[in-house]
Amino acid sequence: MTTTEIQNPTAAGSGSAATDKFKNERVSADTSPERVAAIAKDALAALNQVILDHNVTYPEYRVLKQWLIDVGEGGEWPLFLDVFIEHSVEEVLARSRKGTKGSIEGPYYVADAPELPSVCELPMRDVDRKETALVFSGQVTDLEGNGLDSAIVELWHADADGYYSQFADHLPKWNLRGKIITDSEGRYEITTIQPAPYQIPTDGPTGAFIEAQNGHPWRPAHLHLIVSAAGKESVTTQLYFEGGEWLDSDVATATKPELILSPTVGDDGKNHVTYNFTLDPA
Ligand code: MBD
Ligand code: FE
Repeated sequence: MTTTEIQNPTAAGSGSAATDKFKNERVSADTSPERVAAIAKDALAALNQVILDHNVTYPEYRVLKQWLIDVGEGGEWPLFLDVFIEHSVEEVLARSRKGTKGSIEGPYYVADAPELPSVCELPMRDVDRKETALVFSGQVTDLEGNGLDSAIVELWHADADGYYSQFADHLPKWNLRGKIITDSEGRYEITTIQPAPYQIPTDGPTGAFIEAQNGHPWRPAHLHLIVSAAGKESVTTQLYFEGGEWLDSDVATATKPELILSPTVGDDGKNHVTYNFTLDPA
């Protein structure tokens, strides 16, 4: 399926759309054969040990084989890997950082969103505007607290129904996505809407994997961000909401206590919250 075909927030829509997007990126890693051998050896040893420890049977082995085929054919590898594996890769990256805590990117980032000024509203439909508004303001600084001129806050999130633009056919291309350029002191004030909890598509192989162990497919409501500035390490992160459902049982294991917002209702009836980002030197 290509990104011009019909997509919807089912597994067949959003899952395979994420695969199409990923396939358009060129990826490479500077990994020596020795390092590949060491990682591959440990990965296979770990999996083989699980089979021995749990007395895995031939029927179970065949079901695994079928399921792996289904994940690929259903285009759900980006979804599955980002939900169940990416958090450990992020944990490794976090070891070398002092600034704002990171979190996983997930499968629904799209580069080159429209640039917006430091005080702005994310692109949204009239129906989105009926949701509770969220005024998100703050400052991007270095580790010493100096504001960073023209820092970039890329923000994307799901709408109130849990759909991401470009992964659900009914939404305008850049709905609830923007690349905000801060002022000379690194400040921004972005108006958007409160996102809702997000349900992993239940109708595909990732949903089957969760269902087969009586798990739940939910992520707490979240904002996705990539914050960057000249000469600084960019940080990919997510922000959550105090008291929100699924905060303590995120299926993607991607929450951190430092990443929880506590908005307050203003006289204007909108939710207001300030969150500042600090970036490590590049
Ligand atoms: C999401 O919205 C998300 O953030 C992740 C990590 C996985 C699936 C959907
Ligand atoms: Fe998300």
